[in-house]
Amino acid sequence: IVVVIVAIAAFIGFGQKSQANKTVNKTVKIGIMTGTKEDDSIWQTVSKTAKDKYGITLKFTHFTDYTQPNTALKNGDIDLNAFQHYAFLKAWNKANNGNLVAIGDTVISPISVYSKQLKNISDIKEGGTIAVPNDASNESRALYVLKSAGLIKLDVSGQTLATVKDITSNPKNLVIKELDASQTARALDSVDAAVINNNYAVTAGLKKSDAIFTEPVNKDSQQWINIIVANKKDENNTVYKDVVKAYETEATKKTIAKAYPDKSTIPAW
Ligand code: MET
Repeated sequence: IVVVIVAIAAFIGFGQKSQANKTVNKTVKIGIMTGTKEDDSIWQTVSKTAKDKYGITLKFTHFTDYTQPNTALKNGDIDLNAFQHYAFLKAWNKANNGNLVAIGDTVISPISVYSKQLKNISDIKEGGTIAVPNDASNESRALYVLKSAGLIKLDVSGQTLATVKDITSNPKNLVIKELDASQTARALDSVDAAVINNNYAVTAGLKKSDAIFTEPVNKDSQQWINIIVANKKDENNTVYKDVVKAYETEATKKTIAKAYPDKSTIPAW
């Protein structure tokens, strides 16, 4: 009898434990950039789908600059993050000997040039200053945008990352001011123009209609698709895959269209 009771107790005990583990595993910590009401509305829709359809509770950790969320993911402080595009991830993995992988596509947000003085980018004065993000992928992206705007020429093309050293022609002798991406909007008071990533533009209250130039979307744009990222060891984690499925729905598409009627952020899956 004792044996049976112990066995039953053990059985119940294990049962509770695995039950508890299951509940714990179904909470997923995801790192995102500090929100705007636009982005919050998108994540609210995703959270609702995750909960209703997959029984997953999403817990958000908010970050204010691009340098933190990949480190937090690598360290296990969060399970997933959703703030970067393919090119940023590639550059980060390379620079940090990293092992992070994309497990799903989210949105694409073309980068834009803003200015407090200029209405037309070609009116920028001789020797004018343009602020650009200073991380490898976004700085390159900004330089290609200035090339598209006809301000500079580069000796690289396609998806090869450009640095200021690749500028082969700069007829207006523009000064490129490299700043942390999170500071580019704040720099608008002290520069002639700034190339600002969409999330920081929205946070600063800038709209697509305020932009004086926007990045063209073409065959090289795939690298700017934003992604949900995991540690390589979790690449096939089914709970994380369900988070991707919860993101990539018609309901999310509708919320994105409502949050960004100017199409400054569009679904990319
Ligand atoms: N959401 C930003 C963008 O698409 C991501 C930049 S990479 C950290 O511009």
